[in-house]
Amino acid sequence: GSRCAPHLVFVASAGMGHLLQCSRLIAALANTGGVEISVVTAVPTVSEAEAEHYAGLFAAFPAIRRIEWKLLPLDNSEFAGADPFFRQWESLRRSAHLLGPMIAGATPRASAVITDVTLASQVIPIAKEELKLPCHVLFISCAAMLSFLAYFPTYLVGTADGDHLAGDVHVPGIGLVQVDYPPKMLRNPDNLFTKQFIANGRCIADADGIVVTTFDALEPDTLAALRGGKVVPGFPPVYAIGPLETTGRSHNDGAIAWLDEQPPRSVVYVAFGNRYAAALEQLREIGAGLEASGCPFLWVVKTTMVDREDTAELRDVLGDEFLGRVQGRGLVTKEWVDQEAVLKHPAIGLYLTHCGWNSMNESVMYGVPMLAWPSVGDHRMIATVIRSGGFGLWVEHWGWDDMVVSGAEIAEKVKLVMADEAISAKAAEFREEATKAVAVGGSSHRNLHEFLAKLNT
Ligand code: BUP
Repeated sequence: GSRCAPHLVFVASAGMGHLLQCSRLIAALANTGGVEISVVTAVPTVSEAEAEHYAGLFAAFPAIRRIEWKLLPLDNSEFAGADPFFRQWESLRRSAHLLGPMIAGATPRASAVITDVTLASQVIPIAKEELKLPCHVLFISCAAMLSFLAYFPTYLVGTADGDHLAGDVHVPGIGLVQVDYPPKMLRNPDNLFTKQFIANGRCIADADGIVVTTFDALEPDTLAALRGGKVVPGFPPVYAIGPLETTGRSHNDGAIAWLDEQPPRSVVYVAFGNRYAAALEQLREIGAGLEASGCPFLWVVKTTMVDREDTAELRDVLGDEFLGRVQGRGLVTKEWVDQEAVLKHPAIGLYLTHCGWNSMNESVMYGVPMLAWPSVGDHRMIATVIRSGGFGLWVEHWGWDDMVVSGAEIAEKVKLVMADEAISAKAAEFREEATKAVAVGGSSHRNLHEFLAKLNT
C-alpha cells in the first residue's frame, strides 16, 4: 500500500560549522525527494552569518518548515566570559524540554528526530522516551573525534578525578591519542564544553544512527573500528556521507573576480573559520609572512569571535603601509567570502587553514593542499587526518595562544608546501576519492541511501 513520506525533524545547534553541515545534510535529503523536513532553529542566533544562513536555507527550500525555538534566557552572571557559542549551546540544552511539545505538535506527524551532537544528551531521551521516535545524531567533526567522544566517558572511569582529560588516551581499536590532540578545554572539568562533551559522549551510543560528514576512504580504519564495536561495544550504525556540497551561497563576488585575474594554482587562501580571531601581533606576522612568500594571497581577517562585534578597521589592524605594499598582490578582506567557491577556483594553490572540519572537507573536495595551523577545539584531531592523508603539512609546534609564529617561518612553510609535489599529488588523489564517494554508487552515496532506508522503516 502507499505510505506517507517520513517527516524528519532536525534540531540545529549554533555556530556556522554546525549550521552548514546540518543544512548540507538537509539539502542532500531534500534533493533525494520522498522526505518531509522541518528544522527547529533557535532564535536569536549568535552571529549575523548564522541568521543569514538560515534565511538562505529556507528561501532555497520553501517546502522545508521552520519551527522557531524561543530560548530561555541564561542568567547573565552565569558563565559570564564563557565562549558565546558554548553559552548558546548551554541555553539550547537548558531549553530542550520545550522541544517535546514542539515536535509532538508537528504536522505531518514527525517520524524521526535528527539532532546536532552538541544537544545529543538532551534530545535523545526526549525523542526516544517522551516522543517514542527514533533519534539520529549528526556528528560535525571527523570520525577520529567521534571515536574519542564515544570512548571518553569510559576513559574517565579509570582516571583519578573522573571528570577531565588527564593524559594520553588509548582508544580501543584506534590507538593512542596524545593529550594535546583533543580539545584543550577537556583538561578543565569546570569548563562548560567539558560538561557538555561528557554528557553527549555518555548518550551517543543510545542513538539509532550517527551521520558523519567524513567519507570511507578518508578515515577507513577509524570507521571500521567504530562500526566493528571496537571503540564502544554495540555502537549504533555510523553513516559516513561526506563531503556534502553547499546549499548555495553567494558572497563577496569581488574576491572571485579578483581570483579570475590570478595565474592557476598561485594564490594562498588564508582563513581561520567563522569563530577564531587571532591576536593582533599574530595577524601582523601572518601579513609579513604572506608578503615575504612572494605569492598572491586572499586573506579573510577576523578580529573578534562574533562577527557582529568586529568593528575594527583593516588599516588599524594591519597598517596602511602594509596594505599599500601588497595592494594588487594580496586581497585582504573582513567580509565573509564564499569559501567553497574560493577553494574551487583554479587560481588557488594552497589553503592556510585553522583545520575546521568543514573547511578541511571543502579543501579536500577541491584538491587544495593545506598548511595546517590548528587553533582550538577539535582542530588538532582534524590536523591528524590531514597528516595521515598526506595532502597537507602540519607544523605541529605552531600554536596560537602561547606563542607568535614569525612571518619568516610562515613564508618558509608556505613556499615549501606550494613546491611540494607529493602533497599536491595526494591532494589530487583525495579529490578523486571524494568525488567518487559522493557519486552514484560511491561509498557516501550508498551510506546516505542506507540512512534513508532506515528512516523509511
Ligand atoms: Br571565515 C569564512 N566564508 O569567509 P569550519 C568561513 N566560511 O564560507 P568553524 C565561509 O565557514 P569550528 C568565510 O567555508 C566553512 O564551511 C567555510 O566552518 C565557511 O570551522 C565554515 O571550518 C567554517 O568547520 O570553527 O565553524 O569556523 O571548527 O570551531 O566549528
